[in-house]
Amino acid sequence: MKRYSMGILGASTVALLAAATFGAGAAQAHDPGHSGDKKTVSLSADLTELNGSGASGTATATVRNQRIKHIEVHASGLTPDAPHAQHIHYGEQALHECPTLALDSNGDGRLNTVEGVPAYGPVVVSLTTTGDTTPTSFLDVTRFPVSESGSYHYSRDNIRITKVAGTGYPGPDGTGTAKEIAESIREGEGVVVIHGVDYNGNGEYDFSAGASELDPNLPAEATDPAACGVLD
Ligand SMILES: [Cu+2]
Repeated sequence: MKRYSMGILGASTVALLAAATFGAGAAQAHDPGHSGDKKTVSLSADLTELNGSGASGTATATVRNQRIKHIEVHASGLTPDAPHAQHIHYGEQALHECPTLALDSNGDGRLNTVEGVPAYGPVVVSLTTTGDTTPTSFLDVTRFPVSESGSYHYSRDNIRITKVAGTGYPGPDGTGTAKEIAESIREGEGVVVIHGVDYNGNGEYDFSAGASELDPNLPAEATDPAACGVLD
């Protein structure tokens, strides 16, 4: 059986993958932060399982202007000792909800990441452990939490929300500005999604459930959503 080592996925591959999948630009444009909106909000999400993963958890975030001042994700019941990509998803045209199997458009009984987009939208923030937090890093599994015995406790400060293409706004490339996306997240429309489901329970991500719709070189087990919660 073909095995996939999460450690060998190169950053350049991931960047290309992200651009191809979500049309996400690097989105590092500086925002002076004088939007006139100094609102600080505290948000939380109850994370519940998708795809029968058995995972659950909580997320909390404090967001001020275009910056996530602090965010925590506490999750358990995940595939043990495996990396778990995690993001804030948001789309202006999305339902701002967690998906159900009603969105299983190919009828294979699994909800893959793309099938969930009408519910939660594309990636707008990659909740990485270090470095870049834009959608560009959305599958850079070397910088996502690894579940010890199925659990992890993640926290990070001062994540800048950026403009993101493909978020369903009118105008070129459907780009939402940092201000627009941050306002929507503050209004409770962001969705936290944790990925990675060991369907066959053999302790690693393999191709038993086929290849990922995001990249045929990745197993679906590595990218399918495992837990989800609306950050409101
Ligand atoms: Cu995600």
